[in-house]
Amino acid sequence: MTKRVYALMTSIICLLYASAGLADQPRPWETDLQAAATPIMHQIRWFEHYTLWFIVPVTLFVLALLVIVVVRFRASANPVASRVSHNSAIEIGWTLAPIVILFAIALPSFNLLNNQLEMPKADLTLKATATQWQWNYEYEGAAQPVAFDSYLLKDADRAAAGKEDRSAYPRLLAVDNEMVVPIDKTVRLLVTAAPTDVIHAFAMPAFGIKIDAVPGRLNETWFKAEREGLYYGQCSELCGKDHAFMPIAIRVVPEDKYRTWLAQAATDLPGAYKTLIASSSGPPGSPGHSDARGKVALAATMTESMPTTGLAE
Ligand SMILES: [Cu+2]
Repeated sequence: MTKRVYALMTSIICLLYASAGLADQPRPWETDLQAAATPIMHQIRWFEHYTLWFIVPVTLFVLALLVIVVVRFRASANPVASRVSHNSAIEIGWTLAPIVILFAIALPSFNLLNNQLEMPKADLTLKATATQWQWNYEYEGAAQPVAFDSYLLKDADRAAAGKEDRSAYPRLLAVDNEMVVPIDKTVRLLVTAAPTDVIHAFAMPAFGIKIDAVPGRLNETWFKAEREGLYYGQCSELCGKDHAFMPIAIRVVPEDKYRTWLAQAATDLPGAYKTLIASSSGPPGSPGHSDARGKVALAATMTESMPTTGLAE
């Protein structure tokens, strides 16, 4: 019985997972997590499935006990109630079993937490600064300062930006300037909010990242993207009236294209995106016919009075 129910659940999960394909963005009627694109997200997915092996049997076991009590010990079938009030074996059992289960869940959970917090040696460092209501991305250690704002892509701007394909650039998730990172590189991500702003949160489901952006405080996390493509996330801390309109988009590209983009982005951001998209071989979510708009701002003016990180690449 337990096995059949679990098999059914697994097959439903597999079906939903398969239909999502290389989904790097939310889909209508999606009930599962997005497909993993970083080692941490793979671990999160593993841990999720692992905990199901406890949750499903425990839930079914409790349900079975309830059904037995309701049917066998109902007043009409069992008019004289048992007066037994104590059973040492059962009491020891129901104390020890949860302890064992909690340990079995806690140990891999601490392991996952440790892997999230213990940063491997970073290949590059990025700073994301949240403001009401956009993100600013700053590339630390670049030969020339590269920093720019990333705003929600408005429908009216789609044509000019060459982002009319709504499957690749979904409404309310697409942005004018994506964060661009190289594939298979460890990215150290510093997250904060502008000094006079409110708390935001940088969240990227496919990467397994969600971290608060707090004014005056520098939080850090990391990711190592395994697949090329466009990934979408959103600000995940209620931050004000336009909270729903400050999406996060990350474009994962091969390292050589990243380097070309970075070099050009310092002086000509729209041109850098144009070159990048034109050279893309067309993995899901990055059509090769696109253009991008944006504006370059010097790191100094964009992150005025932010704490300096002093980090080198
Ligand atoms: Cu926000």
